[in-house]
Amino acid sequence: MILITGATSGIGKACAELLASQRKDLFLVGRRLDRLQGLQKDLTTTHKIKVEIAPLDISLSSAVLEFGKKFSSELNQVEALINNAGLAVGRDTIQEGNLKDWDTMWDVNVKGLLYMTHQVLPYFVQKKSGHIVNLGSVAGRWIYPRGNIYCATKRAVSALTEALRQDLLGTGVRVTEISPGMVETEFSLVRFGGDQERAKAIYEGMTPLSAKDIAEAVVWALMRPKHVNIQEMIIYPTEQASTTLVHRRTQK
Ligand code: NDP
Ligand code: 8X3
Repeated sequence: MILITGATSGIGKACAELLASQRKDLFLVGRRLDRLQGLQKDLTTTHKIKVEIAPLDISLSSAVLEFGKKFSSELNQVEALINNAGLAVGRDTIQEGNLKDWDTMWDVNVKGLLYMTHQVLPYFVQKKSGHIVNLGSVAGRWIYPRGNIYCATKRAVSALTEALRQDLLGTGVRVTEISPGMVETEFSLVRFGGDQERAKAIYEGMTPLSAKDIAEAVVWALMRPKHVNIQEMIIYPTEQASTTLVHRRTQK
């Protein structure tokens, strides 16, 4: 069984769909229960697999602890955790930044990822196998103007991925970071508070990555033999050369 956070949208949902098509049982979490239920229905009907769901805000340590207790027998069956849930809120300078937005990004992208990891690791270590896949970002490697806090959280994801590999050395547990560039999902819509025009403009005149492109990389890393650990994959759209250089066909 594979546990995916943020399975209600974008990359997490695409991972769920791809893994389901390969007949993998799934455990899907996210905050939007209606979407989890819809996905559970679709995937079980189409692929005849087992799909557990749990509405969960991963940023709340007490909720994650409760989740861990309630689903201990399911967590014992988890062979991989895809730490995908994450978000950017706003695109302001630090001097203009909003403290609540900063807290949200740290709480979900870093603390939530740690809380979830902490729930599955005892089972992984005991079984001497398991795989943690963290969704980092090129934003964690190459900081861009007004990316500040989001970039810092993704750099923290990168540091924690490395820390996990060191602490887990010898346990048989694998740890991978997938670092995409621009992927068209609900990411920009969330970042700009639901402003459709502003979100659409991010991908104007260029072909971004799709959620499925990233899901394919995640699943490829998961399916390597047990002695192979893919440490990091950096994936850009062909029309993006860096976090600040994008070729737009509409530009003269
Ligand atoms: P989406 O906005 O489409 O999906 C984000 C997912 O995270 C949703 O399923 C959402 O579910 C979940 N989520 C957000 N907050 C919480 C929370 N507190 N508790 C549980 N789940 C939560 O974006 P993407 O698919 O693009 O993003 C997935 C990951 O990929 C993120 O970590 C993002 O930083 C990373 N990434 C994205 C890139 C892009 O360009 N799109 C590029 C590089 C990395 P719900 O709202 O139901 O809780
Ligand atoms: C998301 C990609 O470039 O918007 O991590 O930060 S970017």
